[in-house]
Amino acid sequence: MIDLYYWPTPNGHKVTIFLEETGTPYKIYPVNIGKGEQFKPDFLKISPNNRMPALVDTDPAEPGPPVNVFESGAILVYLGEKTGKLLPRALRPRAEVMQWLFWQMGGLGPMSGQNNHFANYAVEKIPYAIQRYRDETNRLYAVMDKRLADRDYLAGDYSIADMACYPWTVPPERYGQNLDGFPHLKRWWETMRDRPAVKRAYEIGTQYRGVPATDPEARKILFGQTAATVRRGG
Ligand SMILES: N[C@@H](CCC(=O)N[C@@H](CS)C(=O)NCC(=O)O)C(=O)O
Repeated sequence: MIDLYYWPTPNGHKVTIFLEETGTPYKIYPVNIGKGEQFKPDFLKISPNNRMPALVDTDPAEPGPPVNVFESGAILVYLGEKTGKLLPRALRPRAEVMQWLFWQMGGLGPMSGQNNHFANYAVEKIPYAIQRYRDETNRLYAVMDKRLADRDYLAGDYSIADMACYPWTVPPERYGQNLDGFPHLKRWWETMRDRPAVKRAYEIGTQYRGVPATDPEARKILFGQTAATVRRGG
């Protein structure tokens, strides 16, 4: 059984998409990040970065205690290896998946996150910051569009790379983008959206809606974290 520490954000959706696609049994432990539950001591033992998603595998493939994993990319790799699904074992296709997974973790995710922050959450609207991250997201969409011109999915076959990228494009308008300018990306995006497991993953997320990140109390918790926040545990 997988115990999934989760909240319905793009990084959270990555993992429920995987679990739904593969039929892996899991139980959700909600981490309401707008209320500060990411700072609960028991959660920090699993995820020392005070971020969700994280998981505990209570039935690991090797003997020994349960395995804790934080960071959505590491989680997708762990689950891919555990189930033998959506992460090929063969060297060449595996290298393709890993590149696009890390491209998401180091590029599309963080850049889209800053894009969303400055455009939609920051009280002070800083045109330079908004433009910088919108432009970079725009560039990254073109990279995906080119990549998808001659293959169905980012690494060829459907994989954890697609599950990592898709939630960070939902919806494109949130990130100031219009898919009409990216025909191959648009085809991929619609294919992802229409996959029954992806639909189920987003449907599951609707049960856990909390206050938006624009709520004054949530803002105090989510924004302005420093080393002092980590040292005192929230
Ligand atoms: N690199 C991490 C990022 C995770 C992350 O940023 N999670 C956010 C929600 S999407 C979170 O838990 N935020 C809580 C906070 O900011 O305190 C991953 O991919 O898992």
